[in-house]
Amino acid sequence: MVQKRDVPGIRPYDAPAGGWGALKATAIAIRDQMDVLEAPITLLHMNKPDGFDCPGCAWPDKEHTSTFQFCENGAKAVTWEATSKRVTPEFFADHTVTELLGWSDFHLENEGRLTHPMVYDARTDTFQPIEWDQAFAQIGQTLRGLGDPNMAEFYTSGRASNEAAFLFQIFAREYGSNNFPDCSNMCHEATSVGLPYSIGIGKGTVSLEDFDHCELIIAMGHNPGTNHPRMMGTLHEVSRRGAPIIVFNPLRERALERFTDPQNPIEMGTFGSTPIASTYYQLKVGADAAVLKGVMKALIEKDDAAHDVLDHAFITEHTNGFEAFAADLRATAWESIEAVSGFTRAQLAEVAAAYARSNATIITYGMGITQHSRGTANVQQIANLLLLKGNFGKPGAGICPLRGHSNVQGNRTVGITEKPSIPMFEGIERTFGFKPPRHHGHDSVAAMEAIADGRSKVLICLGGNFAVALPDPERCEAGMRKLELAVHLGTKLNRSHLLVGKQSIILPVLGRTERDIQASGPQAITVEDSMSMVHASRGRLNPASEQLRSESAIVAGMAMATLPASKVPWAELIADYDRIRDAIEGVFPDFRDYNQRIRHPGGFRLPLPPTMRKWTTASGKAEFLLFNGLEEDPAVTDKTILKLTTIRSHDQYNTTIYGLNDRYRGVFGRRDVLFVNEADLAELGLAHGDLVQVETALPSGEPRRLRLTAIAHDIARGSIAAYYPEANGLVPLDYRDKESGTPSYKSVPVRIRRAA
Ligand SMILES: Nc1nc2c(c(=O)[nH]1)N[C@H]1C(S)=C(S)[C@@H](COP(=O)(O)OP(=O)(O)OC[C@H]3O[C@@H](n4cnc5c(=O)[nH]c(N)nc54)[C@H](O)[C@@H]3O)O[C@H]1N2
Ligand SMILES: Nc1nc2c(c(=O)[nH]1)N[C@H]1C(S)=C(S)[C@@H](COP(=O)(O)OP(=O)(O)OC[C@H]3O[C@@H](n4cnc5c(=O)[nH]c(N)nc54)[C@H](O)[C@@H]3O)O[C@H]1N2
Ligand SMILES: [Mo]
Repeated sequence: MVQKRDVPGIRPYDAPAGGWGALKATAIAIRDQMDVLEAPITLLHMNKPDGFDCPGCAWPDKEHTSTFQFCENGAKAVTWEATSKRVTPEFFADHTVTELLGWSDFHLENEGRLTHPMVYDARTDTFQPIEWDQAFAQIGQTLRGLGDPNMAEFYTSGRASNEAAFLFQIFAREYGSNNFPDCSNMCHEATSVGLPYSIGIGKGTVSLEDFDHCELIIAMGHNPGTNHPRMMGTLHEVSRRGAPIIVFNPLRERALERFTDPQNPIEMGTFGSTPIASTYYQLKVGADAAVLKGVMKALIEKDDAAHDVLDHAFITEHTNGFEAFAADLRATAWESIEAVSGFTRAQLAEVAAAYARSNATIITYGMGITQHSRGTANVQQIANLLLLKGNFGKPGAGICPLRGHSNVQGNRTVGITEKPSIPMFEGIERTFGFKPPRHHGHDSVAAMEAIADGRSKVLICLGGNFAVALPDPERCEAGMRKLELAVHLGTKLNRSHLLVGKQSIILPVLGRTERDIQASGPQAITVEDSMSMVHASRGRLNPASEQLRSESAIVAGMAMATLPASKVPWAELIADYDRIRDAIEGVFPDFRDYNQRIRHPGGFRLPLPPTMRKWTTASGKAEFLLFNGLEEDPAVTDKTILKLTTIRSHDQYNTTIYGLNDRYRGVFGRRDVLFVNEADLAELGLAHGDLVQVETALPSGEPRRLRLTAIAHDIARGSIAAYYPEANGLVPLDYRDKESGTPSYKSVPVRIRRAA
């Protein structure tokens, strides 16, 4: 191999994922953020029956009753929220908004927790303290003065509780809007939109227990060592009992190669580790559909010969569309599949053979599948593969989308959607006595387009960092500047808060870890994990400031100030959250006996019809759905074009940057890098460490460029990767999956050249 030059901050990481490195990183997170005496007690109450739900990821816990489950990135999420640092009115008095906009995302959030409601003062270019009632009055007045309720947007980021999210949608709908952009629109919308056509519901079908019985896992497009760290315990167990785990990922992610379980004293004591992937396929970015079609074609061919590969009884009894689907695969040439997927027929047949051997298969997937211009169709190909062998409604089998935010799935279940259903309308009318608007509203991209075009004038954000999470920061910033009113409910200061319009208000909220006391006493909130388990979460820490209010109370405050004749008993609901849950149950019958059932440790599971082989599709059967062709973007044929994917580092939570390291990928103290295959570098006449210009190569639109340092990395040829959100300027706002509206953050055609 050619001797690589030294590039600052880039050095190979040879150790397994997890292990002592993870323990050390946890200790540092605690030291940097928290009062060291409070930290151990806080972390001990994480994911315990009487404790709080980890705000990190949505992976479930065994019955939510397990002993202390160690997880580095969960600890980072908790210590980041439970930090002893504060952003006070004095801080805002000392720094103009213009100055703060020059700070990095890391520095903004690292200042600590917001302590006081603040309002923007244009004269001094600073945020000034405001009393809660005044803030609510100002919001109410602006909303009432808006000519048309459809000119207001109500954004939800998936950390909000079921209670807060439910009240938020009731508030907006009584006000008259169905505009519900939410983080799910940038995340698993392809799952929410695609799976109902396939299997009747837009959620995963497996439970944790299924992982004890599966005979094969196929893991596509997710990075659990960083983003779903508690899943590593599960994968570790599956691997140790000898079930194969086949991985499809363009990057060699260390945690998918080998992992040391910090809970395992022997592995820790002996510096041992367990291999995770049995086979690791480094596919090209965007080649998932071609791979899946190749594997399914191999299965059909095998079955055509022997008739003993597929589950014909299941296909006949439970599915529709098999013949057309099989015909499409038979008609697709192997040469095309090989060319687009990058794998040989023999390689894909090997995966098919492993799948054919397994009596119970789980397919897990993440953003590597959904954030593509054909993300919805990608998800449906995964469902097709599972249907071929009846991998629904039997132990150890099913589909497992790895959800994002810890309660993004719950937010959806309690009605955060811009395309509301008739039963929900009826439920709202039955429960509250008002008729919600029936037309469809805006999702995330549509909301920002409306804001940027001046059609929408008010944006209320229940958490999140909307303008930074979306593609095209320039367009988002210009849009935010045009707003009549922006309201942000948040725990920490971020860039979206600083993109001030005419009026901007920041409202500080209680976090998950903090005690929430209302008129009837201490309150619990509820959340739903990736596997449809709903359970209670109770914070224990003293609030970061006496001024903080719960998200639910703030939503109620805004609603009362906006809708003086509201039919909703806001004050009563806030006095006792059991009443909010009764109302949720009133609107959504699946939550029957909600308050009783969350009082059991571990909570309860929402109904999942496919687990009983019941299909709530239009036809009453599961559907085989076609993916036309093989490529996600057949228009891109130029061979000099590379596919850029945007990914999370190990030290970040979405737009929240905890630190500048990405340990497992060997990047330390910087984020301005572009991961490139060594052979591609050579072919482009570039060297490891060269400064390059990345330019979006889509036929239309204005030029989009970004300078990064190219580094040689173990990534599939033709594919390159950069960090989110730094690379969001390379993604046009309208480059998205047509069916789900999800931005194609994971497949941007680009060209790169040495920067001048
Ligand atoms: N610590 C931490 N936890 C998190 C988050 C966080 O930022 N930090 N974010 C939360 C949220 S909101 C979400 S949605 C999840 C995200 O969890 P993931 O889905 O794991 O997130 P990403 O980092 O976006 O990366 C996805 C993986 O897909 C791979 N990939 C990229 N392009 C392709 C492709 O075309 N095909 C395939 N097969 N793979 C591809 C990348 O190499 C990467 O390994 O995690 C949640 N949990
Ligand atoms: N290029 C690219 N862009 C992406 C992605 C990608 O993979 N690539 N991923 C997309 C995905 S999957 C997602 S989910 C979105 C994320 O989009 P968002 O959910 O909007 O972003 P976050 O960074 O999670 O939001 C962080 C902010 O949330 C606030 N916050 C934290 N905890 C709480 C809380 O308990 N309550 C309240 N009210 N506020 C809180 C804090 O103020 C913090 O600054 O980004 C999307 N954007
Ligand atoms: Mo997400």
